[in-house]
Amino acid sequence: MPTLYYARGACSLAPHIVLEWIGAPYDAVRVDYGAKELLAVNPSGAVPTLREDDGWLLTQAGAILEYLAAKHPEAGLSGGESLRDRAEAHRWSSFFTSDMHASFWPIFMPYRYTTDASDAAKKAAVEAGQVLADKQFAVLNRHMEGRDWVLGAGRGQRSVIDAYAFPMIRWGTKTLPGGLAEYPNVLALHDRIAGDEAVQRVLAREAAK
Ligand SMILES: N[C@@H](CCC(=O)N[C@@H](CS)C(=O)NCC(=O)O)C(=O)O
Repeated sequence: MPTLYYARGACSLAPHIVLEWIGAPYDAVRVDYGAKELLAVNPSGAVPTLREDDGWLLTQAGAILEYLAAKHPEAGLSGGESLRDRAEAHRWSSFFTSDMHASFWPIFMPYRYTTDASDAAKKAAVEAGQVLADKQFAVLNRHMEGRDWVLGAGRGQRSVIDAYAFPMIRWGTKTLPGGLAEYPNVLALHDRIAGDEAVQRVLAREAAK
């Protein structure tokens, strides 16, 4: 049975949701950043990390999501198997890893983005991150016009990439000065995912003491 190491509300929420969607047995272990338990499985000290029973460890959210979708084809979460389906899945996985997620780092950890310890410098780093995150939500909002899900033809089909979008949309509503009011298609995606019972179960587990 796989074990997911996660932190409350972090990007690890994505594979946590996917494991619940798949419905096969798994363990979810909450960890604190910097904790020995986390460093033992991921020397970067980051979540998510997935551990299989034989001790094999997989890090990087995008890789974990792709692995879970391929391991459980019966769950239908890959976004499709054609050459272009796979290319689109990689495209959006890279978008969330490299463009969207990265824009939040200065918002959450501004001290990593300046050697100036003043509050003003940290505020400037946060604001730069907010501008970048806004740009990414505008890209996502345009893509979601006339679609229900990030991947797939027509109105699309639910996939691991929707789960990947979810924690970042939640961060956007909480940390951007205008929230996501300017991005109605993104908010609709949020509500579509949040309305799912499996997602509610995961949110309740992550919020529990
Ligand atoms: N590239 C990694 C980044 C993972 C990452 O930065 N996760 C955050 C939580 S959303 C984290 O663990 N931060 C702790 C830290 O950077 O010290 C991935 O996509 O999995």
